[in-house]
Amino acid sequence: FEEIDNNEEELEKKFKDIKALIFSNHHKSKKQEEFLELLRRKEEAIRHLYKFLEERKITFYLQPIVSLKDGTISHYEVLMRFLENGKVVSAGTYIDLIYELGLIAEFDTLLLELLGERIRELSLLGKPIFINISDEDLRLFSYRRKLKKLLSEFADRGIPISLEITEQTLFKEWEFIDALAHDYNLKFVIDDFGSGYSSLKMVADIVAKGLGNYLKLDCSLVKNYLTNPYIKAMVDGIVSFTRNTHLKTVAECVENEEIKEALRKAGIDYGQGWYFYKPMPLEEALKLSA
Ligand code: G
Ligand code: G
Ligand code: MN
Repeated sequence: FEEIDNNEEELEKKFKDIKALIFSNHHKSKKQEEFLELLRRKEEAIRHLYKFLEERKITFYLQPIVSLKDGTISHYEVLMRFLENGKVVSAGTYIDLIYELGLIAEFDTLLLELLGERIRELSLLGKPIFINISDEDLRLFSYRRKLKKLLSEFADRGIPISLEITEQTLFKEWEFIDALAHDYNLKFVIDDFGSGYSSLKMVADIVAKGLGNYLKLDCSLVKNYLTNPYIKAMVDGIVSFTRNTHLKTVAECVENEEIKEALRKAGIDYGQGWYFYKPMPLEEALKLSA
């Protein structure tokens, strides 16, 4: 025990030294300044996030997904946005921090509420809607409840919904997922395929269970398709795999005509990206479908 005590004392002393180093007001090195600045910025970002939640300062944009065969809009993806000092800020600005703080379920639940409030207009789009979901969402009871409510409302209006998933761990929630899929004719989009957690095994599992209907190729695959022969070979292989399943393919980050044509020839079904449309407010999306 004595040894442990000593260690603790030593640790305590070291910790004090480090604190003194970081927080001393004299002779701060450039590195210390940078570190403190980073902490300050993070603290500010966290404050913003809680404000967004408390004051419901979030909204959503829609990005059209287009058929590569004929260029018509086939679906819309819902993308979270934040309202910061009257400006609309991208999900990407805060999404990593939201996950880090364990707040994603709170944000996604709020987003479901907002979607519910605009369900009439969303159904006027007349197209299936893709909604991003994280495995943590399903652990929050209020998320599950709101999701069921929203799904049945969309079902009443004849609008199919698919959930975009990136994380394997979602599939710890098999029972709930199976029930949802059955009760609401819900399907799943494998998002960001080729990056992060979306593994080949996950794809095989989803296909085997008959739950997946779309596979979204990650930006990194699309952007390197024309220049990297190995990536091209992999993408072509994926397309050939999906032909033996019910999966349709969607390419993210289609940014120009050349890549669009190459992907179409490769047999990819749908495209999403700045070449077609940027994410836009619901009002604008409604004008497109008018
Ligand atoms: O729209 P933007 O490029 O800023 O999105 C950045 C990332 O945030 C994307 O990878 C997307 O998957 C994620 N994202 C966008 N909207 C949502 C959402 O409503 N819920 C969750 N969980 N993730 C989202
Ligand atoms: O959920 P997911 O990771 O698929 O989100 C896709 C994100 O990628 C969207 O939030 C959107 O803002 C962004 N995005 C959409 N189209 C393009 C594009 O053509 N190029 C790039 N770099 N990003 C895009
Ligand atoms: Mn997505």
